Amino acid sequence: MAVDYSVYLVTDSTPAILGDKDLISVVEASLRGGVTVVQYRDKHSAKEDAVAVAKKLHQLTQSHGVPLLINDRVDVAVEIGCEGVHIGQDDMEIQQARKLLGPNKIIGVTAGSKEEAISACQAGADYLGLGTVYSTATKKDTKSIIGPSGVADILAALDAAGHSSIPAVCIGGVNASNASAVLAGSASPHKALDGLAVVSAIIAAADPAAASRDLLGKVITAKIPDVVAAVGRKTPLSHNMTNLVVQNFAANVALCVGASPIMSNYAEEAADLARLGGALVLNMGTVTPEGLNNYAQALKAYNQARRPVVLDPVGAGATSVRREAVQTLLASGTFAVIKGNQSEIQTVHGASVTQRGVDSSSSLTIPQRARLVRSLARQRRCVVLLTGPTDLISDGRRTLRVDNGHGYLGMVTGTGCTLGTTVSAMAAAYEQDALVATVAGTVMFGLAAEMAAQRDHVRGPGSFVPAFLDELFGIRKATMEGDSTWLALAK
Ligand code: 3NM
Ligand code: MG
Repeated sequence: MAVDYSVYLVTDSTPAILGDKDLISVVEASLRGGVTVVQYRDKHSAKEDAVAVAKKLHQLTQSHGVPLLINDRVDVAVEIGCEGVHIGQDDMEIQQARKLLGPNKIIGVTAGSKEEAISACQAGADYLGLGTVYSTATKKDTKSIIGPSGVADILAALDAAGHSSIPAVCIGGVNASNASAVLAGSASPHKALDGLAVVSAIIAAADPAAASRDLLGKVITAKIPDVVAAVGRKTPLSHNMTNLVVQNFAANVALCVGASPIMSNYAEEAADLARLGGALVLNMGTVTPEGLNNYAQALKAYNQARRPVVLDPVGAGATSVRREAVQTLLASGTFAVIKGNQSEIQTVHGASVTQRGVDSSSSLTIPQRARLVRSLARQRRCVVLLTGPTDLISDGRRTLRVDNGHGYLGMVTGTGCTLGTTVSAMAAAYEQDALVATVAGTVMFGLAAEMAAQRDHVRGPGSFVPAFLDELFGIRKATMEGDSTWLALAK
């Protein structure tokens, strides 16, 4: 199982951190907020009490598809059969833990120096917790405060010693306000952190779900430059089967973000094109029976080649022809990303549940939109992007919002369609995580619009379009040259 180390929660049951809250409720909220790993850390309870708590935590983490690790107490992990343990330098030897747990469990190890990190790798650790980053009231007996630069030194040493693939998080005094600086400051040239481990930033927070969401947003935002640069480096094919209105604009957007566009609506070509390593956009802007057959056939070809497909169900709720077209496509294959506005996403969501039409004028609150995207993402096992002044993005487990963009985007035809094209380029180049790819495309797109609208010569939608293309191009170019300062405006 591939573990996502982005937001790694370490629990603490002491009143100084937990207060009078209930640990199980706090962990439940953190999982809703998007925590990706939970470590149960309890140094003092009797074994049977620790086992009882661990069992409850395991039920919760399992229902969210998140691994549960036990700090130090290998016997507790063995007894409840959770996913693994985390051991410190003064705890059990790694080899001994491995014997007790077997080959498939996760063993994480704390390392505060290059030597400790490398020897943990050699002993078979599955991931590393690096620290202590900043001094912290949560753990007073920490050995050395290494700061982000100390983390960077360890990551560089791991890379030099051939351990570049071991996942690593850092711990100690990390919270949402320093997360971005820690991630940037700890990155070595060839190896960056996979995530952040925190105790008090979530356990002591008044709203643990919001705190977890905040941290997840920071970790994912820090990955955006990798995604943008990957598109520029790989120049993936963005195959658009789309409507006449947007073909030219979408092709130019694809070029500006660094992809190679092809606008072919003829499905006989799809199998050959799918083998070129790109992604497909199916845009329902102008549906016809012949077009729909082509789309379904191309979808199958891309599914067979295991290449991502983005569905843009334009006007899905508007007519019965379109509602049926959505159903045909959903029944013909699987999508990596489904992107649409509120009524389109509602239609796609309802399409497989009931035949009922939806009210395209209804306006959901942001929490309702978040629940909608998460529900559709789970239903279709894909990433869902609901666009609007606030964009909501979910893969069913992680749900994020993006608040970038500009009103001019709504005054020019085809901007929504070209966002689908942008996301396809990102998903093609960054196959390891379609959610991160979708967030990257959405943020880049929204920021480029904001930057374009601020230009002196842009006075309305007409002058906006070329400036927008310039900004997309400029963001890609700067990022490939190692300059990601544009990302400071991400929100
Ligand atoms: N381990 P907070 S620091 C559990 O350096 C733990 O190995 C550390 O707590 C290490 O996020 C730490 O509240 C506590 O600062 C981190
Ligand atoms: Mg320990």
